[in-house]
Amino acid sequence: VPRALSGIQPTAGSFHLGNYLGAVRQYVALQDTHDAFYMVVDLHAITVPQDPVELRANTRTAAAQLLAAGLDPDRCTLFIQSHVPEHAQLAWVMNCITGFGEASRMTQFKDKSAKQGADRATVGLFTYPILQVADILLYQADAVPVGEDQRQHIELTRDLAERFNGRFGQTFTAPVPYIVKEVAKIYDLQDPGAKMSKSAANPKGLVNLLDDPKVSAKKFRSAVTDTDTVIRYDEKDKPGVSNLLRIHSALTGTGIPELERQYEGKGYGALKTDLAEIFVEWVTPFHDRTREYLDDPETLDSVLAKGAEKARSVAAETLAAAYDRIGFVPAK
Ligand code: AQP
Repeated sequence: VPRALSGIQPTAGSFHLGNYLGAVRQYVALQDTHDAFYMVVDLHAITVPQDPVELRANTRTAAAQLLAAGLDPDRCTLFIQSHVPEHAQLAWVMNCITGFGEASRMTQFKDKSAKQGADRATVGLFTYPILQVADILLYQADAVPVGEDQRQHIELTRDLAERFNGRFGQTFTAPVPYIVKEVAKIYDLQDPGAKMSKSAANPKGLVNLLDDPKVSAKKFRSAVTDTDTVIRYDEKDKPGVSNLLRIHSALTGTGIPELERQYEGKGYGALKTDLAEIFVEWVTPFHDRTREYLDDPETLDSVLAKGAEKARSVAAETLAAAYDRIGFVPAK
């Protein structure tokens, strides 16, 4: 059975719709076809400042949302990254075979450090992609379900896996990104040229799954479209409408050509109002399920403990192999 691995950051109190459609939904689907490992990446989260109380709460909330979205602890391994120390250990090794220039070319670092100001960006933020490389290689993952913004990091993972294997002998599987084109990039509702992101300039463009559904419905109803009136999929000339059509299609399973037919002769208002309703109907049970997991911390913690144990057994084996190839003396 092929392996899948992915991680999501606990950097906000809620996942947003881009996280869900671009990544989490694929996590759920891959449970059926892959030996799947999913983690809440708290080590990644601290590459930018975090309040300790919030980080702890957000990490649990992230795990609860993953379960609410449909991850089944009997069919996948769900854990918290910091529970498996091998991530930090292999990351160090990978840091030591990564070129400084190579790491400097990562566009996410460039964007995020530019936003923060170069003096405030940490070395951790710079080496974030290399920690991600370690995350993936530890599990010998074949497929990594992610959104389009992560493609470059998966390419780096392949490069470093091949470099290590070439230098020290076959050790790691080189993974491929698992990116579903239709939902690879969900755009901001107010700025359809930008990816929906938790650091959105305008909060009205960002749909958080755990926000009050009424608030989210309003965001859909006031989404930016264009001055034309025709509902047609056209990424270039109608990015706002196309984004709404993609979201509609992803949530209802209706193909985009069929949606174009359904909305023929109707205005943007109809599309937005429908989408608001569809979203609320989908998200309401998601809230309830998330709340149930959060209200039962014993069950949640036991799922995460079991997940960490299973993850560690796989990760420890890979790390031992890597240490051995490098020439470290085995600890007795
Ligand atoms: N807009 C998006 N469309 C599709 N996929 C997306 N992802 C994120 N945004 C979109 C995917 O979600 C997964 C988890 O991402 P993450 O843990 O890196 O989350 P994040 O970085 O906190 O999400 P943001 O909002 O993108 O954060 P900032 O604002 O910090 O950049 C990944 O698979 C990602 O591709």
